[in-house]
Amino acid sequence: MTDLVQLTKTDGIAVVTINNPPVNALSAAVSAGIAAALAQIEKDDSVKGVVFIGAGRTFVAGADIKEFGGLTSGKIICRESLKPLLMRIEDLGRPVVMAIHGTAFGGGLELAMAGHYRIALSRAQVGQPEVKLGIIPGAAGTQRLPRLAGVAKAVEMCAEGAPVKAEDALKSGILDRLVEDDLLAAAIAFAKEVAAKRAPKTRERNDKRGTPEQNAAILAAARETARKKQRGLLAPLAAIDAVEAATKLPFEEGCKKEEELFTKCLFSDQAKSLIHAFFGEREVAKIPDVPKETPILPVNSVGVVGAGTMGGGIAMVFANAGIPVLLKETDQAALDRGIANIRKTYANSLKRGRFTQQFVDERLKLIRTTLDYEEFAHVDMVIEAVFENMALKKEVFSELERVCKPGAILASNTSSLNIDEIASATSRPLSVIGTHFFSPANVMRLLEIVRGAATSKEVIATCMQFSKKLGKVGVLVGNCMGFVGNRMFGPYRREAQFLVEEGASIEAVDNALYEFGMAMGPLATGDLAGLDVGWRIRKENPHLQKAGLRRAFIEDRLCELGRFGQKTGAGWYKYDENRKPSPDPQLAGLIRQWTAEAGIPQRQISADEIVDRCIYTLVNEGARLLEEGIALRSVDIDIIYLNGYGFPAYRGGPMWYADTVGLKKVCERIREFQQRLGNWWEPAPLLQRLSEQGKTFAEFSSRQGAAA
Ligand code: 3H9
Repeated sequence: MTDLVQLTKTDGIAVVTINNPPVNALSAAVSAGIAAALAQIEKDDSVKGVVFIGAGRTFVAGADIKEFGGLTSGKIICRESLKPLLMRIEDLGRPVVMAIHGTAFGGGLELAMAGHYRIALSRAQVGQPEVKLGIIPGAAGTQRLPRLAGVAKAVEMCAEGAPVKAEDALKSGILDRLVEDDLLAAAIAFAKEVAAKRAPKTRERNDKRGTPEQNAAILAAARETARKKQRGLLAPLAAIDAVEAATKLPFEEGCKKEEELFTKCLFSDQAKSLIHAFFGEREVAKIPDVPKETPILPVNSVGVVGAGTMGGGIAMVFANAGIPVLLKETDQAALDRGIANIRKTYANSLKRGRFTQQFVDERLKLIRTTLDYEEFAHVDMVIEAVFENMALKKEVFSELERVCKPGAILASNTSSLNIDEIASATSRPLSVIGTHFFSPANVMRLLEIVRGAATSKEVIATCMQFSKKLGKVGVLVGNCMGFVGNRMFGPYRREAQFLVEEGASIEAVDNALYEFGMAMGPLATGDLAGLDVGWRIRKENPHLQKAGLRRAFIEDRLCELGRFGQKTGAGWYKYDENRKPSPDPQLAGLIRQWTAEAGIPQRQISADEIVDRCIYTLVNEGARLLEEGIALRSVDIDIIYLNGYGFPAYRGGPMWYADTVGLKKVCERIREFQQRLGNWWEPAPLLQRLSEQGKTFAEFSSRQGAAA
């Protein structure tokens, strides 16, 4: 027996406790511990039943994902397969009750299904989330789940990877019993109750495997959904193939098919990228100079200045997390408009079944309104979400300075402006921070947290911590124009414009990046966000334009024509009343006229060039941000792009993608662009250095981390 797995016995019931904090991952050592416990139980005739339970906060949350890297890199030559171990549990000859609390995910649910009965706390969840890591269940999950829950439920769970609440799992037959408390006692009682019964083996059940006709329809629909909703991902289709095998083949043969598909997925670049994203999301929460023990400030009430799209969205984010919000505007009409928009958004969520009426009513009650700054005197935090204008923001902050209590966090939702200059309007820069939410704030997961020169560690730690509570991924960035996300997005979108200026059609540019996997093309994204925002910033800050470098001009012309994007019914595309885009042939003609006047030679541009120019310009700017320390690590940039800019998760983010292409190759291509197109393509010094040294951004970041 190891420390990771303990075996005890009460009243003829053996209790196997898995104790591998923090989430009881099923590592090779845990498997060995289970095997040792089984060996003892197998030779002990006094054991009449067995209970498996997890110590700490959860049952088993899956196989140990950290071991996958060792497997694919060849560092771990062989890992004992879990399947025979699970067969041993199923064949134990005594009923095995799996006692589930927290999450039984992936290998955890596979372990649970090898037991003969499953009892769970009503707050527990089960799931096969492997597809989110680019793999499929690999310990017979695709074979046992359809036998236990039916083909439709199994396909849904294995291909989509969403967690299933205990109550739903009970209805679909995955769980046998729910309890509110005292799980271990209930599981032991359950084991005694069934001790004399013949233990039902999941792998021998056939009653839910469906008919060929039913299954064909279920599988075809699932494949269609996967192609649409998980565009470009290989694992969901592989998971469906594996479940299909369960409907057609005997258990052992189905397992072989699953193994073949699992291995193919595990060794794919997609899995490596998605696993990078999984650990990256957790890594960004760790700030080298802000230790875990840093005191957290209470945030029990929040004020929001500005009830526009962003302010209203932010108010909903806090209300959804149960935190009361005070929403301020300058006049009643603006406040009424803001509240009407919030109500409309909640009504839509209600219609789509995302929230219940009770939830919406409770959230709306949490949002109060005011026209008066004085009411902010008692809130713990204020988020300013007014128009992107420095003078206006400073005005707001001087009011906050006047009314807010000492220690209140003063945050700005600015998407690009200097946070230190904003802080200079107060005498408490320690309390000032940027919290850059992405639009729509109640939907987008990214929260860029901008550290000013004086921002206190307590304020940073508090914002990082509540980002998780708000259901966001908080990424800490340094202060510069546009921070990380928008500073990279500027050159990316500018390059897309240059491509159009040089002869590519608007649709060709957007399609090439959509096919690469971006959620939307760069020009369509501009239309969605509003072209006027950048136009106004460019007009207000002509000094930011570097002398002698080429300047994109089409978006300025579009704005001069009043084509601000979706909100005005036209931008790069035309939009109908439902905001459905269509190409505008008139605009295509205008663009050719403008480029002829500007003397820009026109040519055919391949999809490869479009992708390389747009993506490598992201990478090049990312390298600068990394070297300047604005981004802490390359993975921080990746997480920002995956969660805020629609970068395909299966490519791991722009910096990871560049590492996988090879920095030497990326740098050579950038040099080629520099020679052919101009000096805005000068490779970033860090990129040049790493490419010469044969290193990656990830290696550079881990060296930096070690030095810190
Ligand atoms: C699988 O099972 C394949 C099988 O079919 C069998 C194949 C043969 N492994 O998320 P948190 C770490 S694939 C290793 O912050 P929460 C995590 O990195 C797996 N480590 O906590 C973090 O470390 P750190 C299928 C893991 O309470 C710490 O635990 N299962 C694993 O917000 C805390 O994590 C999944 O995909 C793991 N499996 O959420 C489930 N899981 O503190 C993945 C977590 O150093 N896990 N860690 O940063 C989750 O979804 C969430 O972690 C969970 C807890 C909901 C469980």
